[in-house]
Amino acid sequence: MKDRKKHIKIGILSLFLLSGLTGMAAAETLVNATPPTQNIAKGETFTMNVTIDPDISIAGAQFDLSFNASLVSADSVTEGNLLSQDDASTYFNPGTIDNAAGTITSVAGAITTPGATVSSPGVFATIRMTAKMVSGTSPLNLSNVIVGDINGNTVSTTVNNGNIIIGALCGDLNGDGKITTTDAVITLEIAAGSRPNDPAADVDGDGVVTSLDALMILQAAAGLIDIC
Ligand SMILES: [Ca+2]
Ligand SMILES: [Ca+2]
Repeated sequence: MKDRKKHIKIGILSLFLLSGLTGMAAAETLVNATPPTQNIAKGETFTMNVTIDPDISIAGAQFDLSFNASLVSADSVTEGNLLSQDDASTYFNPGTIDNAAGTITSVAGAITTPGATVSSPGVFATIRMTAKMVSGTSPLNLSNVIVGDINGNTVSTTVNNGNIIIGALCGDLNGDGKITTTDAVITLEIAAGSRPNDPAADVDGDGVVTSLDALMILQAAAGLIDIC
């Protein structure tokens, strides 16, 4: 009887450790271009945020961003509320914009209040950009992403990039200037993986093309809703 109890205890302990370990393996700090997809008119000025959702308490971050310089230009980089959300003092470097190369390099920020960290999600940086008078899709790719804890150690991150679609009729996948059931079918095929991805099909802007986007295009084709 005593032995059995011991076994049960060890069993529960193992389960606990195992779940703890899998939890650690799965959890990562998320660094996202937000929103993942934006539809922008030619010449329009817009903003995109770099949001960070910390898995553990963090004290600083940095990133580079690249974009298609023939489609968009960057105007400014400003600090978001992430690091100062608990009234901490911060240092923020807006980085260097190069609109010929299509890059913003070394955007960096850190909490300067001793001992302060943040663990709630927030906007790390807001980037103001302007679309050129050309149609096309520009990636907004994050690179050299480093998020640090209070000891300056790098934490494990998952990075999600964004897309800017310029001058396109939202949801017009075959480019005929109209939203029809054909566009919904193309979107369904992308969602099923039988056709290459096209960010223009992501009409709800959540970063993935799913049957929900196809449904929205179908409703727009029927004149029931406006999309984007
Ligand atoms: Ca169409
Ligand atoms: Ca979607």
